[in-house]
Amino acid sequence: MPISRRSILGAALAAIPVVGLAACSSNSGGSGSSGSGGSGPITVGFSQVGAESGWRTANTESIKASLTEANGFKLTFVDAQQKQENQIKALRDFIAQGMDVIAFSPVIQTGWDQVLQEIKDAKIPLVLTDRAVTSSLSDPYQGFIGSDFKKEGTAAGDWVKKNAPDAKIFELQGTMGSAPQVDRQSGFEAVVGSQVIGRASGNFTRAEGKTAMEAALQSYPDMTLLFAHNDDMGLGALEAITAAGKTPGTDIKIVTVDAVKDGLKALYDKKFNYVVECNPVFGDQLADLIKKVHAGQSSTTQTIVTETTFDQSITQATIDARKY
Ligand code: GYE
Repeated sequence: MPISRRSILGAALAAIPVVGLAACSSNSGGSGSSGSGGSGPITVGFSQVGAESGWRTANTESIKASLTEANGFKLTFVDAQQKQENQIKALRDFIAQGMDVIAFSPVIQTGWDQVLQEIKDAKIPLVLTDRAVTSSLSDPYQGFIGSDFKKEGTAAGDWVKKNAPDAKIFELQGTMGSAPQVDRQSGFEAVVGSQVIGRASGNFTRAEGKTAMEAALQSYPDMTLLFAHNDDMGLGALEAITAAGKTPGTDIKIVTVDAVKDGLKALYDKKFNYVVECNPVFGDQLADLIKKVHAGQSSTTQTIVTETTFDQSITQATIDARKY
């Protein structure tokens, strides 16, 4: 059985009050062909998941703002439109172009071993961002930056347990097989799993969240609480709930993850009840990690972000301070 690196790290860090980490195994790669050892910019190929959510847009902006020429990088950024085959193609292009470092946020956890082996064979250091992979390779990548999604799911479950102990829960899942879907679901399930009456995926988008919720309102008319794996799906669902003549926030309570500005506004308006933060702004930490792996250094576990939670006591000032 392949081993989930995220699960191992998640377990190891469970007792530490931070959720971000950058983990690194021994650097097997060294530098790629172009630019290594010279004083030119570090060439980086980055394959992003897509542009499916407010979180993703903020993440892309953060990465592009940090991996600039002024900071010593030459970035080639490719959007995979939430398709694994597009990512695999982009990764192969990066190998062919002889990038110094490759980075990507894998849309789903499985199915990467072949292309990861090709990156290893090319001796190009690899950094994963945001989402982890399940791999049977030894040292499949040299660095990782991302959040503890299981902890986010647990935080959502803890709020429900305390504030809506009798809730009949419907769960809107993110992209099936993605690390945040798998881990948020399992963290939540461990706390209030017996109360979940139905699940469907909204693929992390507002439009698919709305469609899935329209169907769920028909199939599960007795639901009293929605757990959505991100704000965007929660916002789409909110439209479906209102259209069905129910009041979001009271008839159907809503708990989400991300804490983008639109989600926090819905919380302030008492349409959402609880939001668990997932921080997309890690471009600067990624720049540091890329420099390290490019230099052949192995990186140890480090904190990258502190995440929090929000309830309806949120203030306008907090929303105004949110940049994304
Ligand atoms: O929560 C969601 C996005 O992988 C953490 O992906 C990310 C998730 C985020 O589509 O909004």
